[in-house]
Amino acid sequence: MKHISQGTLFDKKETEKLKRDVRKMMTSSIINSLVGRDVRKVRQFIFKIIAVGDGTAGKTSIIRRYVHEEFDSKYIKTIGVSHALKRLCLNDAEITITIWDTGGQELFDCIRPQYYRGAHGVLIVYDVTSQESFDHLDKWIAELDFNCGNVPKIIVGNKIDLTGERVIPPEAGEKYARQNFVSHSETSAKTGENIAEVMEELAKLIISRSNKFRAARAKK
Ligand code: G3D
Ligand code: MG
Repeated sequence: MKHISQGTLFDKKETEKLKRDVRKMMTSSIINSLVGRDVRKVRQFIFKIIAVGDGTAGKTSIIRRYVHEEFDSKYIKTIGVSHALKRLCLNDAEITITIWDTGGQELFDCIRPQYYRGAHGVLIVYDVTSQESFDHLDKWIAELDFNCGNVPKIIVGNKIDLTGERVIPPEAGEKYARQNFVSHSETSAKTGENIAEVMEELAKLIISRSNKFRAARAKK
């Protein structure tokens, strides 16, 4: 258990565990990638992805659905950040995604900046049945720009399985995202609809950003 007064979201033990997990996963992923493949063409990436948005928009559920392929409506909220790892293969790239969950700490303005630190990609989640969560997107984007600069991001309208309760139509989400030059998708953590697709799209955005960055650096 981490204490907010310590001023850090990631205690030493958790950071060490993450490093061990990533090393283990990278080792097995390297071995797997060598089988029948030209190793010179395999590129390895490690991304940190975070999810922001109003409490109860479904951030934890999206992460759990993606990583564990499960949805638990009785999930007990914990105080503290937890991380999860997932491996993804995209063309010539092997990606280890570390996904960080706030464990409900999105409520505490003062500690969120530490959660943002080092993020390569962000899911900005709202709930399609909640006008308020949609109205707060401005605030989340502003905070994100301040803490992470122009990081790859996707606006995600979650809970589309609740068709009768929907108050934000897909077109409104699309329009808002277009106006803010951000991609937009809709998901259901409950049914799993579109979850893997959104994560893959975000990974592609991050890789494309990193390719552009490398090309620009090579030109200098
Ligand atoms: P948060 O991490 O953004 O705070 P949670 O949100 O993932 O904790 O989800 C908040 C509540 O919404 C949970 O309900 C969860 O089961 C529900 N939820 C999340 N995603 C979906 C979805 O796609 N569809 C539906 N129908 N419900 C969803 P409880 O009742 O446990 O608080
Ligand atoms: Mg949560």
